[in-house]
Amino acid sequence: MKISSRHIGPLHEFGLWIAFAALPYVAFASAPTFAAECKTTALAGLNVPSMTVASATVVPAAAPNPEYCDVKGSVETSGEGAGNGSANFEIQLPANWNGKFIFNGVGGLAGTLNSSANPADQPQFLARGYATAVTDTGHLASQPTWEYGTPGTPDTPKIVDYFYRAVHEVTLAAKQLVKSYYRTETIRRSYFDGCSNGGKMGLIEASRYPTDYDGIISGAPWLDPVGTSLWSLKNTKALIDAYIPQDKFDAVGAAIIKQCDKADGVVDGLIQNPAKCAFNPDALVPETLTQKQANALKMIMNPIRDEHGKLIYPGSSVGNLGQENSSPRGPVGRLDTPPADPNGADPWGSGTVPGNWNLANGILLKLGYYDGGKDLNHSILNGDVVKPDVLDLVYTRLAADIPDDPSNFGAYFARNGKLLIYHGYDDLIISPYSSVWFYEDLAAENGGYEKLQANARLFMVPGMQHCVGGTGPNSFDTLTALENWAERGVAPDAIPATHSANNTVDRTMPLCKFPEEAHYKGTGDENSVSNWSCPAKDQSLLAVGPNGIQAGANAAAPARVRAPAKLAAKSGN
Ligand SMILES: [Ca+2]
Repeated sequence: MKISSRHIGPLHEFGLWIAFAALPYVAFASAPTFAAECKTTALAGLNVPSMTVASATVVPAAAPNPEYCDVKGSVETSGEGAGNGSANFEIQLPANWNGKFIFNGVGGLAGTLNSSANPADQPQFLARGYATAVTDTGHLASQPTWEYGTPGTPDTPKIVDYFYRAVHEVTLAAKQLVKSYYRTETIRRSYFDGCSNGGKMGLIEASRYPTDYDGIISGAPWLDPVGTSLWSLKNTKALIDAYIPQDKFDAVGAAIIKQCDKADGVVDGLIQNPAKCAFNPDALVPETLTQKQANALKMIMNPIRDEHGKLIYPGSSVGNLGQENSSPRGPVGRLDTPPADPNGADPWGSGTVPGNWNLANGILLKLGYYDGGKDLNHSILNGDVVKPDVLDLVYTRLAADIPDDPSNFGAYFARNGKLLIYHGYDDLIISPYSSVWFYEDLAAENGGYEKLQANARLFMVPGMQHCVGGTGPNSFDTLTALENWAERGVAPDAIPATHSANNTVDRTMPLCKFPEEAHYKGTGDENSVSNWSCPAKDQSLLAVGPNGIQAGANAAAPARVRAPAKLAAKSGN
């Protein structure tokens, strides 16, 4: 796993590491006597079932990290009705082992060993003495069509490994290696930390294998990859139909801030609850936008619906509309120029393809149809309505990749597993309202918000983009919050978050547990956490205005058709 850079989804971001360079070096007592030397043959000799050790390398201590043994290899995966597969892993065994284990999620469609754990957490893993692990989930991202052999014929072992099998089986093997290496029968705590696809991995672990982990940090979870892909395809198609250049997006963003910023009680450039906004793109016609461009923005706000008008996936938050094009992480990222052939099956010609077009291709075509050559531009959507035959096929084939069924977390909660979820309100890749839907349904399933908060807490982050970045306070330590919760019984009510520019913190603010909204106290520096609070039992984030209603942010369960309900209806249950 590279810990000097991170890859979340198809795009990279490097910035936040500098903030952690000053962490103090921790001196450790003399290293314990290990059962094995950090050598390939010695670790292979521990005979962990299904594991092949390819290399073992001693990495010298380098502040803040201790010396550790870096182990690479593979685990043979099997069962679950699919043929055998093989998943690569990297495991790090520090000299100062703290008795605990943490697994790194991986972003995008996986296929690498690059961690998508919260970047504020990652530098603490080895420094605090955690044994760590990561897996590529059984395929290489460099293989462009790992999902199938010939078009239409799935590579079932690789798909099952990607959906859920590899993480579980690498978890079991890695834990066994840790126990054998440190000559112990028990691991004191096991945690999972991942964002985006990595957030999804953590939730699938909790729902399918509730005894694997004691605590899970799930950032911007890819709760419904099918719905997300339909939504981002819709957004991208809206802008194919009515291209909006960057200067117009800048004007849209300014208009949104002007309309929405003050609704939370303080004009500070941040929108605490974008669902409460009442931004109407028509107000910018004709001075800034053509009517066609305004219609495209309204289409981006819309949820995905089925042919009966029921909601499949929520729409976009208005905060991000002004950034649609400027962020390289966005659904239409780098749509710098109008598409060469808007009506073609391949609108981009030889130009750069927007990131979320590629994600939609990967999910809907490669994992849905097992055929990346299908016409994504015309075969999936009519506006914001998904074609019924498509809906049926992709949800059936991807059901095992969708962890958003709130009824599947009971066993994890019953053994007192903790779930810490965060999601940026300016997420351009996964709708923030999808996490709101999920958490509301979890609360309904588990006795309401107060009761649910014993095991699961959601922290919505104003102005934060996908997993990192954005204008809001987007750097926060969820590892310490989870440790305090799982090990000391101190649940996180408010997590302090920072925003930095040019490597300098310029703003701090608490993130409140949903549905509480952070409130400015009315006096003092609004950029200081000390002048904000998370009022107990506040439910301000449940409030919606016209934009939240338009996006379906507040849609009650009967108005929605979600994957579990759809599949249950299909099977006659
Ligand atoms: Ca504000």
